[in-house]
Amino acid sequence: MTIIDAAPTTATTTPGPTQSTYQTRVAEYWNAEENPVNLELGKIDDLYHHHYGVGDVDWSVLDDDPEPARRRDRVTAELHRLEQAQAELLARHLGPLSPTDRVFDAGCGRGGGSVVAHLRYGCHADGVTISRKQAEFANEQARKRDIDDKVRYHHRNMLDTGFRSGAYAASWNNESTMYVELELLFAEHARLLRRGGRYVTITGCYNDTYGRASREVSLINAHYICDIHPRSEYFRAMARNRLVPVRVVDLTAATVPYWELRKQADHLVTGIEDTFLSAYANGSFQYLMIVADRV
Ligand code: SAH
Ligand code: GPP
Ligand code: MG
Repeated sequence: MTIIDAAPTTATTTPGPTQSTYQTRVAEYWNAEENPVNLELGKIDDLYHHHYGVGDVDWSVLDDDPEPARRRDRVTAELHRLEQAQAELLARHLGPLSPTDRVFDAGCGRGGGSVVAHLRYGCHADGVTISRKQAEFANEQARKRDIDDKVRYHHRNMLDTGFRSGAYAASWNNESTMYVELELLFAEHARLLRRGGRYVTITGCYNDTYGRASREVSLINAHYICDIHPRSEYFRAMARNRLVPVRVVDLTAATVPYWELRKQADHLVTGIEDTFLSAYANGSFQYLMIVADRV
């Protein structure tokens, strides 16, 4: 395919002939997705996330309230606070970065993560999603914030972005690695990152010590149309692609309270909450952050 500049003026193009039938199904899922657990949280401050939360819950949000709507709003805001904390945890590990630096957000969803990185560092950001709807939504958000000169979203395949080699100081996958083959993914990050650049992922992986994928992991795969990788596969594929881990954090204990609260949010549940809690409790699944240097 044609290699285009790292900062294309048109934010949206098609992913090209490299898109598989599977990727078309994934795109259809995200084009149709309108879960209140994502839209109601995002509306609060126009930071739209498609990832889970970390940190301690303020359980007082569940206290009785004479006005049920007010209690619902408190729960919504608390879940959003925890998802925002997750985005900021990831963004902290991308730096230090300067306003002239460029970052790559692989599998960017409705765009919240790139906005968080831009607000923190003033850097340029290119987000890529296989969903045309998401790219359009995210670009509209950037326009409304008046940051569309620096933050751009592209309807592309993250395995084959067409962006310029070595143009990026940092890149990440926030809960988007389970949609792709890790060898191909890390080869693309290694190509895009400059030497000494930083790569971060927060992801759900299955635990090799459990054995193979558990029933719960398989249910999560079916729910989102994804394919959760074993923990070991991350390190194997990174080592083969010039990505050297500098920090690995098991975030499982930090994310369980988010799921406990979400399970009690009757106005937001999607039905997958108990499956996540069981997967974490039986040790078959882990929520992990890996920080790596591109050497
Ligand atoms: N990182 C975002 C969104 C995570 S949801 C956040 O933290 O909010 C998973 C995302 O991966 C979706 O936006 C989906 O469109 C994207 N995705 C899945 N496969 C992809 C591919 N091959 N190329 C680009 N994006 C992909
Ligand atoms: C988060 O998106 C979920 C994924 C990107 C897929 C699976 C992730 C794992 C860690 C296994 P979301 O915010 O759209 O999900 P939900 O609608 O359930 O909040
Ligand atoms: Mg969500």
